[in-house]
Parts: sequence; structure tokens; C-alpha cells
Amino acid sequence: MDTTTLPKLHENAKDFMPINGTDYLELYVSNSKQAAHFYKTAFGFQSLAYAGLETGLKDRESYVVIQDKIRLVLTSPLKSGTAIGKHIDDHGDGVKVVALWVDDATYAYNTAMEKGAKSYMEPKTEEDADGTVVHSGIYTYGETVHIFVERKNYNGTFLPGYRKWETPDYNPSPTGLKYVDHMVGNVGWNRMNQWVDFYANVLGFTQILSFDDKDISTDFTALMSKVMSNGNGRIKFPINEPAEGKKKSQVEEYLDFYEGEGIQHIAVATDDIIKTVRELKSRGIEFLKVPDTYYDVVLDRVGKIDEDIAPLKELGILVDRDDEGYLLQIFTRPVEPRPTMFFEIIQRKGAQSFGKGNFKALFEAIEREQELRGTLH
Ligand code: TYF
Ligand code: FE
Repeated sequence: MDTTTLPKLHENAKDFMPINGTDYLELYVSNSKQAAHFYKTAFGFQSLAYAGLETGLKDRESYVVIQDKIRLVLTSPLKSGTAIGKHIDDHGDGVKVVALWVDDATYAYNTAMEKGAKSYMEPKTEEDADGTVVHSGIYTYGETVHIFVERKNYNGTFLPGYRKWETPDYNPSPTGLKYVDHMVGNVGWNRMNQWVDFYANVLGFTQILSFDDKDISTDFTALMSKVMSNGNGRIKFPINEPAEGKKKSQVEEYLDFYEGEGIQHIAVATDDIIKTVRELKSRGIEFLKVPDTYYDVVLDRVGKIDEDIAPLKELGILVDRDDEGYLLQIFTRPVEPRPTMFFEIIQRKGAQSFGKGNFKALFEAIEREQELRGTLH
């Protein structure tokens, strides 16, 4: 193919906010040291960086873990009365920062602010022996924020202020997680379109998909969802709002327990979902289960696939097809005491959609979990 005829994205006037990808996700958690151990042991992340008492911080401690392109920062307060502690008290463990990798964090901030964003952090330059990083930040839904990270003049381990975290005695092997495929936000009743407009107007995203409560409902519960994507497609943010059903929507359950809007699930991609899920299960990660009957008809729905059905059924991996190909996906149970945030493991084989054909079976599985929690009324 002659690629010289393709328009370059920066020449597309509508993409006024070029973003290279997800830079990192920062979770505020009650015990960052134990959370880091969990993400290493169970999910196969590797030790990367540390900031805390030993680097001169007095109020917080962060551990950074990495697996291929995915970086998680796990942060806890070191004393009472901090904003981090308040966040944990209000929301439980959860995602505070979805950091976006940009070439110019000052431009990104100024542009977003001009277009109506609410400031979280003015552009700030930080440096150490490995170079300089500029960051800036804006609020999105709830208390969640986007930090723009400009690291083109930096070649350190993670960010200035962090030092390399070396754990020669404990480095569990990776589980095949590669990159953040998408991150889903749950927002309040009738608030989805407001946040869709925010991503369109402030960050130049476009809507690539929409599911109404007819697409996404079971006999009992419903939600609505629109998927926003940045220009190069590397950032995809579905946004859910609850919808009326006979029983409580999973989105409403989330809003009740998170005590506000926030990140519902982080979808991480793998090249070999059977191997990844088998490994995660052996390390104690718990997944939602669909009935065995799902597998009696799945091939009639999706047609021929490369994988054998037996391991998919054994592990509970779901399959869906669109006109570009198919995908395999599975969802963990929530990874903290409150029924809030969970992970999705996804392998795309051409399909760029989100598994609409699985929504009913998936949401019925979530309802069974809600039933166990006594929150399905
Ligand atoms: O990201 C998605 O759209 C899919 C399906 O509460 C989904 O992973 C949608 C809503 C939801 C859980 C999963
Ligand atoms: Fe998803």
C-alpha cells in the first residue's frame, strides 16, 4: 500500500489534541505496598519505581509497576488528613489519574482550558539527572483526573522524584498483559451525554459507538453507553450511565459504592488470552462465570474461530464478532472490597468493537454477583 497518500493525523484540523497513548494509571489505595505485591503476584507486573519516605516524601508513598506498555502507580498516604486519604475514605481504592502521553503538556493544558476544562494542575516542569518532564492536569468525571505527561526530554526510569525500585528476590513472571485497550467510566443518571460532549469539545475525541438501553439490557437491569476515541484510536473511553430496569443497574450499584462517578473497568490486551487467563486464575484472580450453555451456541453466533472451544469454556472466555473480525474477552470480579473497579482481559482478532453480543450473558453474570451482595433490588 502506498502510505504517502494517507493523511497524517497532525494534518487533520479536527485532531487538535494529539495524544500518543496512555502514560500511566494512578490508583489511590489504602496500602500501596501490599497493592504493589498483589499486582506483581497476581497480575504479573514488574517492579519499576518508588517514591516515598526514602526519596524525601513526607505525606505519601507510591510504588510503580509495569507490564509491557502498562504502568500502574499505587499511592497511599503516610499520615491522616491528606487529600489522598480523603479520596480513599470517600471512594475506597480506585483510579485517580488516567495519565495521557503527549508531546506538549503546556499546549494540551492551555487548549483544554480554553475549551472549558476544569484545572487540576497547571503546567509544571520537573527535572532530575535523566532530564525534564512537563505535566499538567484537568478534571474529568467525579474526582478522576487526566494528567498530560510530556516526556520527550526524559529518559529516566519513570518520572523525576521517583527512583528505580529493585526487587532482586521477588519478580513473578508476566502474564502476557500488553497495553491498556480501553478504560470505562461510570457516570450519573442522564450525565452520559454531558461527558461525551466533554471528550468531544475539550479533548477532540469522536464518538465511535453508542449502545442504548435496548442493546444493553437483560430482563432485569439496563445501562447506556457511548464510546469516545481520540484521533489515532489509542485512547478509547466508553462512558456508561444507568438506565431504568426492574432491578438496580450495575452502574447505579457502582455509583452507590464509589460514592460518585469514576473508572469502572480497565481493559488490558493480551496476544494469548487462553494462556493469560489460565495464568491469572492460577494466581488467584477471580473471573465472572457465564453458564456452560453459552458455549453450546457461541459458534453459531460468531462462526469459525482459531481457538478450540474447550479451553474457552473451561476458563469462561467470551467471544464476539463484528464485520472486521472477532474478539475474546473476560471480566474479573471487583478487585477491592467495594463492588466498584474491575479488569477486563481482551484479545482482539480484527474486531474493534466491545463485545455487544456478550452484553446479555455478561450482565446476567453481573446480576448473579449483585444478588450475592444483596444489591440487586
Ligand atoms: O467496555 C465495554 O463496553 C465492554 C462491555 O458495565 C461492558 O467491556 C460494558 C458495560 C459494563 C461492563 C462491560
Ligand atoms: Fe470493556
